[in-house]
Amino acid sequence: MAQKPVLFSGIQPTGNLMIGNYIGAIKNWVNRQDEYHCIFALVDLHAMTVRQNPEEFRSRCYELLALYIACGLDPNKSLIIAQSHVPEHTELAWILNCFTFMGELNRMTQFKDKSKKNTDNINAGLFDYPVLMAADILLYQTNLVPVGGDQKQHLELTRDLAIRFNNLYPETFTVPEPYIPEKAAGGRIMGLQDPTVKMSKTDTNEQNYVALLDPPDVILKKVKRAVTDSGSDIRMSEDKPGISNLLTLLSSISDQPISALEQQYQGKGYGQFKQEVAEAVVEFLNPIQTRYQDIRADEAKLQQQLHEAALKARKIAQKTLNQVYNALGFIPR
Ligand code: AQP
Repeated sequence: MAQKPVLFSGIQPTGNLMIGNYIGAIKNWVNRQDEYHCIFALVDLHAMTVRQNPEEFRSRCYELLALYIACGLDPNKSLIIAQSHVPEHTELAWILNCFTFMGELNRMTQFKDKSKKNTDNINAGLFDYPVLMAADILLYQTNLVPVGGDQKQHLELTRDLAIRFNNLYPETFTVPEPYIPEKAAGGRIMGLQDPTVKMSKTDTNEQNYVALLDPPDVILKKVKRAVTDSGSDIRMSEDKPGISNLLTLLSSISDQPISALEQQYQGKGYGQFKQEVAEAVVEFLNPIQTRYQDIRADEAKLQQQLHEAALKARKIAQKTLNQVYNALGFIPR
């Protein structure tokens, strides 16, 4: 029987998981669970690049895990793991570090952006983040990585590292393909208050994003206050970043093409449009929020699921790591 291709992706347990993370990433994970052998990680080690309050951090990890499942990731079909439960991630990261050039990491725009945001803690982990991400992906001989547009550069580095290693030690790694939706299809959802920057779950201005767990009244307020553009037409256009962003959002959650929405809202005002987008978001998130409450209430079950998934993931990870160590000439363990 032909083996299914492998899909890997992950999210950091930082901030409040928001609608951009769902549309740019999770949505494209959920619908591939039958077609692919999927591994979804809670990339908790990545979160250490910024100081975390331990109690809040643990709670956020459970929250993200429960949200993964509430959004439709199925622990019976896919491996849902905590990155820290599979130590092979950091082992492979060390080896890949020794194949990565400083100049490559210096070019990473996320490092530059995050360094500006964390001027008092520009640590080596922040710099090295893309190498750990490459290890996450290559460890499972991943074929497909569905992520948002902000991860494109990291994915390119991952591919370069796999190719570089394979050139020296043939056929060690599968070279992964990214799956990044076009911007108009949700690959880059923009901030509600500033539609020129990406929506981000750690934004200090909570008005800029809709969290998956925001209560309905908060969602209604946030979307109704979203910054719009001059003029009054509701159409996709470079000079209308606010309206274009809301159209993208509505199209992604309702699965209606943008052109149909433009037609539907012809001659209607921004006020009515924003009200209807807000209501659609509330309606869309309602079942996710209901499922979430039940799932989050049972921490013991969540922990057990993580434990079982880690055992299975480690088997795959160890196989790759052994191959790498063997190629490099280490004494077998
Ligand atoms: N605005 C976005 N539009 C579409 N996709 C997005 N993603 C992130 N923002 C958007 C995708 O979501 C996945 C998780 O990304 P992350 O863990 O890096 O989260 P983040 O929201 O990008 O987080 P921040 O605010 O930069 O803070 P940190 O990094 O501290 O959590 C990825 O697939 C990403 O592409």
